[in-house]
Amino acid sequence: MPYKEQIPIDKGIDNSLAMMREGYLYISNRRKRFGKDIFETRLLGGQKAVCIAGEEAVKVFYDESKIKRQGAAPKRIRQTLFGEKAIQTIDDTSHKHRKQLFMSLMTEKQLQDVVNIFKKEWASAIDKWESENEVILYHEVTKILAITACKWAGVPLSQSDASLRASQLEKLFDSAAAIGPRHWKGRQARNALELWLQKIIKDVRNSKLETPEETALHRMAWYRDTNGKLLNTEVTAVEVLNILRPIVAISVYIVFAALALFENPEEKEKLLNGDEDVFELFIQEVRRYYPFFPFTTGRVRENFLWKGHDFKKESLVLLDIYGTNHHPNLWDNPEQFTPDRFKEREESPYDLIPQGGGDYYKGHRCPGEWLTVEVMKSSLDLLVNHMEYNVPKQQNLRYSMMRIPSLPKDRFIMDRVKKV
Ligand code: HEM
Ligand code: MYR
Repeated sequence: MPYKEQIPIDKGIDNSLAMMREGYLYISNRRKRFGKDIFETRLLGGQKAVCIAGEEAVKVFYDESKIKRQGAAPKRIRQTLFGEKAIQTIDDTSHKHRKQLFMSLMTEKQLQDVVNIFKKEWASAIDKWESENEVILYHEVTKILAITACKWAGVPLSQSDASLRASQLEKLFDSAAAIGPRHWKGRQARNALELWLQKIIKDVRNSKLETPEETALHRMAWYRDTNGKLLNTEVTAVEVLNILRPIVAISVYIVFAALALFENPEEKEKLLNGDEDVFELFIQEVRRYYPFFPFTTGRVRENFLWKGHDFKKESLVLLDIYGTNHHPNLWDNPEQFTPDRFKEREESPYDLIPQGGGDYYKGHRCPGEWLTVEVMKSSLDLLVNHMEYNVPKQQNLRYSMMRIPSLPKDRFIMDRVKKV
């Protein structure tokens, strides 16, 4: 008989309320209490769920023979963040085939294109900010990124619609973990955005709308699955949103980068006229340090034993993303913001996991990770080397570990903005 050990249990018939209350720290708090990187709980209507964290946990979570995605993402997440039948919810050959479509959009040329569009939009926004009493960075960047995302993806967006679409795209991720009105607004936003894109996709297919071959809209409209069939318009719209929405979500990281600059002036010094490498250290630390995606979900394919613990077929598994990025076995002084920690560090697909871990092509790791890093580096250069601004004292810069996604309370207010 192999050695077996009972997984510690967070007692209760449904601990969803505790999870809501403790947010990013729900898993870490219990791992600390149990002195283990694994425990069992009941969530989302009392379902048994195993929570895991740390390097070994990332390896097992991304072992496809053990963990699948079908049936893992809760309905409330599908109705807001992901959409129905999205790539996040499929497995095996159909997943790999569709993943190739996403990865094919991330060529060096296309990454350069998205950064160029972003820089241009930011530059014209600065002209406007110069004449404004105050600027709320989060709202401004959300709009810049919505325009950037649509341009890059080949989705037509008029100037008059930009604010509406930016706000709807933002609601998709702002609502995912919420309850009540904030959640419902996310569902409404998804319905509206899907209808809008379905019409556009039909126009592409009827040759009413011309799109450059390399754009996401074109590739997705003409993508053929493993059976050689086009995706139906509903799923195509869901996948186009899987490009537009997360580009807008980079605004959260840009605001945290601005906060990190403000709170760590000695680090800002290092970025003055700095090169790509110093920007990269800073950006990686922003992605590690600040809370964004709390955890990701999977389901056990077949019974298996891991480190003496039973994983039962169909159980829900939560991989603690925030907790792994702050795991004391992986990071010295994890609660300190130290970009230099990345200086001599060897890259591993199993430790820095703000956008998932493992292999891009084989698993569900985020295909937009390079794009995120490039856009963040560019925004850092813009904030540090191409503009001046004051951060007024009369604002609340604190961010909550209970609110998912977290953000500085007043969304980072700037004034006296000047182009340099
Ligand atoms: C998957 C985070 C930006 C597209 C994921 C996952 C995470 C994540 C945690 C799931 C990993 C897993 O379950 O194993 C983020 C964060 C971003 C970001 C924090 C910062 C804003 C982007 C961008 C794009 C993108 C810019 C596209 C342009 C996707 C897609 C998936 C995904 C399509 C599903 C991949 C799959 O299921 O195979 N992302 N992401 N994300 N992300 Fe991102
Ligand atoms: C994206 O839009 O895909 C990137 C960033 C989204 C962050 C959303 C945070 C809320 C996630 C809720 C928990 C997800 C559990 C599967």
